[in-house]
Amino acid sequence: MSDKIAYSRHGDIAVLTVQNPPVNALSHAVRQGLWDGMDRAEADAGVRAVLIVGEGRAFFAGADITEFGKPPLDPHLPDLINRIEASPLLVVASMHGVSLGGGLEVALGCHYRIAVPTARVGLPEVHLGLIPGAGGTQRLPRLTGVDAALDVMTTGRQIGAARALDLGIVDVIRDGDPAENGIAYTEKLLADGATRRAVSALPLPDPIDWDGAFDATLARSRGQISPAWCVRAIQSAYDTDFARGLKAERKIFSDLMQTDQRKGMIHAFFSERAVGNLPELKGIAPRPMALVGVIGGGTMGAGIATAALLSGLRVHMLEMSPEAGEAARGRIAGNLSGALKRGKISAAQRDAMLDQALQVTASYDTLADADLVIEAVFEDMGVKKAVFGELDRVCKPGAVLASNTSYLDINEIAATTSRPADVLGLHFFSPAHVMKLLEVVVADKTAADVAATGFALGKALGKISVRAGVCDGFIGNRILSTYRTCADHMILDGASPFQIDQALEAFGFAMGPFAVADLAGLDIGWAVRKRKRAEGLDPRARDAAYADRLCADGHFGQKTGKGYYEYAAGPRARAPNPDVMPLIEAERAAQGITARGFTDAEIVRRYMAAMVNEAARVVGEGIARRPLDVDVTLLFGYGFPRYRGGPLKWADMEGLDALLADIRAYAEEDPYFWQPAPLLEDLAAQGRTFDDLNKEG
Ligand code: 3H9
Repeated sequence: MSDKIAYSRHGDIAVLTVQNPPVNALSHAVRQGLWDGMDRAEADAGVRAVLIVGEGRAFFAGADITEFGKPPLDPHLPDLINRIEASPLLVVASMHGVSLGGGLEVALGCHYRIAVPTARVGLPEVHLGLIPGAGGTQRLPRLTGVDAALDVMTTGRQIGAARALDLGIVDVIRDGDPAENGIAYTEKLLADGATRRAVSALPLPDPIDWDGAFDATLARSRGQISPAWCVRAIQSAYDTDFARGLKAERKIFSDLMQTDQRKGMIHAFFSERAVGNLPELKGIAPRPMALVGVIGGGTMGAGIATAALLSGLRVHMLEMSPEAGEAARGRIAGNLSGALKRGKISAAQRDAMLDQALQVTASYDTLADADLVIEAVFEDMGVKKAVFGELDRVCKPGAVLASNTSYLDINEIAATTSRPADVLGLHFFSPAHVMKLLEVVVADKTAADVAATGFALGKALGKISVRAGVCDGFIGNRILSTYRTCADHMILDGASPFQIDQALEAFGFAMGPFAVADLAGLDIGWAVRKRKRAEGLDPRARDAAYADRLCADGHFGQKTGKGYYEYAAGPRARAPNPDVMPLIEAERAAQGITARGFTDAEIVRRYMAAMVNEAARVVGEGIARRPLDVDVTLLFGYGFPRYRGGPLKWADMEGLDALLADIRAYAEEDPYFWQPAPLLEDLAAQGRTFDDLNKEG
């Protein structure tokens, strides 16, 4: 028997204990061990029941994702589950931690299920571009009805034990040790004369309007196909018998396994876990961070303070005046009320955060005890330098001093202090208590334990932290400003912002770039353009000033009700602003440009080519460590469609040769903007991919 499964006897019960840390993934060795364990129990004299229980953190986290894309090895999970269900012995699952994907499918193949109150279950295969492939689509609806099963499968969300009990997924909830609970429950079942109960033998619930559900799910999934295929897999149970339903499920699962969407999503899964894995930080202890100072209580500062409070940290918020301080407190209170409404905290917790953990102050001296201070003031180098001068004066030795700047040079900011080793960038994304991404910007003199503190803070705040080097815009905003420029060039040449947004939303972006600009505030881009013009634009660079006119007239996007779009009926009901096209046409006329048409495909291709080219520079220059750091940044901070894996995974799947050929063709029109990135040229010449660089570590 495999060493992943321990076999023991408790009276007439055989216990199969899964030992495959960290999360008991159903690897080949685990599947084989369970199979052998069932054989042994059935041959073991006196055994009347089998209990399956996981050791460590989970029952099972599902199929072993690292095996995907490799030839599948016997025994396959669906066969194992059928074998468990068909056993003449009574089989019980005792569930704790998570039972996900194939893990829940194993439990559904058992005859009875007991869980601890903290157990969570789910079928998250859609997040990997797949559907449940080991009977989940055939068994779950028989327990819960079709609507609830579809909700579990198409959202992939985890549900708690109490809800699982309501839905009939588990039979009993009991607190305590999962193995002891399971043995006691199985003993009781045997004593009560309970009989085997195969979920596959239960009658099918009422059918639904399958085509309607397929279409509605597809429309909700913004181009991702696997959720809609859950509908077809369940439907197949109605067309045929259980065995053929399983076959139909398997066929859909195997077809999806071959798709780029599956490859993209699995790349995203592992990349999001790999970003924090940096050799230079191994074994480096972070500095303390119990008391966090936040300077500036605008939207960003209040969001950062909210995130820290929600994670149990104490916060001293500095504002210029008592009135500004009160306004900041009001913003934080509003954010915390939102968390209360969503059930994330209780009213008592909110009150304790506001009354005890938060202190609002107008004096720098209150920051003397802070372990870590994050500056979130106006984006101006002079203002930032003044703030860091004050911090240098008041903060205790060893305090970590962070800037939340989104573009400015952290080396220059650090140089204004007497302790540049303590300075780093912590670039949050707005709203900071909601958005998952944190860029940890490591400057030339940042100490290793200060960088480690940035990552530790990100972890405490529940963020995905990506290491970035210093440059204008770091990883994300630098790439953004390039693809935005590409979009502006397409507008000058004949596309409309509305067509561009629509084409990119159809590609899968949560929002197109002009809708994003309206959300972020057009004043931000305006300030950047003014700064760059003041620094001096290269005479070969194309410039577009039409958006400045919108800003000069006071239209900053959603916050003023008008930008590229009008928002008279609220942020969700956007309508093109009729003033925009005349401004663009005037600009084209002034630059002597004759507008031409763009297809949606051409828009996507150019936009993506600009993104990939700049991303390749960012990796080539070491601003991002690996291509996967860029992918995660774009996925979590810029609405890049997860099912495409990130821009560099997308580029690998498109083919680097073809992309480079397009960039070279675009360069014939505009050789300054479309200079191919050296790294892209090298990879294409060597027939290598960005993902090859990820594997080098
Ligand atoms: C499936 O089941 C298909 C079936 O329907 C049909 C099959 C025929 N495999 O996230 P963490 C690793 S599809 C391999 O940091 P947490 C993970 O990479 C599967 N490895 O911890 C990490 O490694 P490292 C459906 C896995 O506590 C380590 O475990 N199941 C797997 O924050 C710790 O993970 C899913 O989609 C796996 N299945 O969260 C569940 N899972 O330390 C996916 C984790 O080297 N997993 N690892 O970086 C999760 O959602 C979370 O990992 C989990 C733990 C909630 C389990």
